[in-house]
Amino acid sequence: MTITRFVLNEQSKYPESLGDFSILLNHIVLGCKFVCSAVNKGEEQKKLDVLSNEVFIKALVSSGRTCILVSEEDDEATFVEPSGRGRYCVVFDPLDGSSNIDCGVSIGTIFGIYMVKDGHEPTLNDVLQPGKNMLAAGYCMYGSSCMGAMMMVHELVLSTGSGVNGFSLDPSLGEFILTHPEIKIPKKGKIYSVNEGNAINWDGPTAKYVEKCKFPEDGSSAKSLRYVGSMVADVHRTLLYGGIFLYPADRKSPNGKLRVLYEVFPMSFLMEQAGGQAFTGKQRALDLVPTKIHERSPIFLGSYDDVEEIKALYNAEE
Ligand code: AHM
Ligand code: MG
Repeated sequence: MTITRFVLNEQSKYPESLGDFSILLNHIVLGCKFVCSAVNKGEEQKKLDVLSNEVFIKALVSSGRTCILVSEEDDEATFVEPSGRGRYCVVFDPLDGSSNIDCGVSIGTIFGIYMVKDGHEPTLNDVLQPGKNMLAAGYCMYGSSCMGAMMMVHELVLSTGSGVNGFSLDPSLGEFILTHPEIKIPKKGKIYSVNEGNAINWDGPTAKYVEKCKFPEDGSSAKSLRYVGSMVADVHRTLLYGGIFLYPADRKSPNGKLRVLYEVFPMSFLMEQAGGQAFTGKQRALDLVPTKIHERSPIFLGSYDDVEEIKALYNAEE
């Protein structure tokens, strides 16, 4: 099952659809393949960020199905020319974790898709919507290279709102093939993932939660710590193995580090679709209504039971 056929099948569930969504997704996949080939060729880090952004925007605009694009790389949103416009808005981080490139750690592209309401001129408000209004979200992870391109694995994880599916790029076909159908995150995990170097500045509930991961009070075993420092890699592991990924607020960064529209929302969407949860420290992450396109938010996401625990600690604070 290629991703193309998968998306067409999904689309056939909606008789009113005209194929626009499939065309858009095919262009997103094409964008990911371009980024992937640029990463393989090992361009310089700075150039790779810029290149990935350009390539991704071109792939989206040429689909003829987009109207507003928000990229981590661009201060302002891009409004597509009326003649080449469609109804979809795409928010994306073309190359997240790029500081990791030179040591071969996995990096990736993250994306989310909204639709503009009918019959009005698209405005920024069309993308300043809560994450629960996304129609689809996903990421493509570009695996680390082993002596050139021979050992690369590229995974594309996608949800169109009815579960999560994982595809792997088959280099001989140049196609993403369904390898992880209906991904479900374990209800409880054994791993926590956080930058503990920031612990000195954490708030009470985060500090207490991490303490409990290391010194459980209920007789359970301590959790293992795994932190790559590349969100796609850390979230991918969390999705497959279970556990919790945290990028909390701290005294220096009261809103955390990660961006709502193209980091927090797509990953939260995938987590919920896989049976997990995503929480900001105050509310369900997908209920957040962003007021700026590059807004940040603290985020705690992963296995249902693990997120439930941190929710209880934050709720007890109020
Ligand atoms: P970037 O968009 O500048 O690449 O930063 C985002 C990355 C995420 O991939 C990762 O989860 C996080 O930054 C790690 O941050 P830190 O180095 O503070 O732990
Ligand atoms: Mg980023």
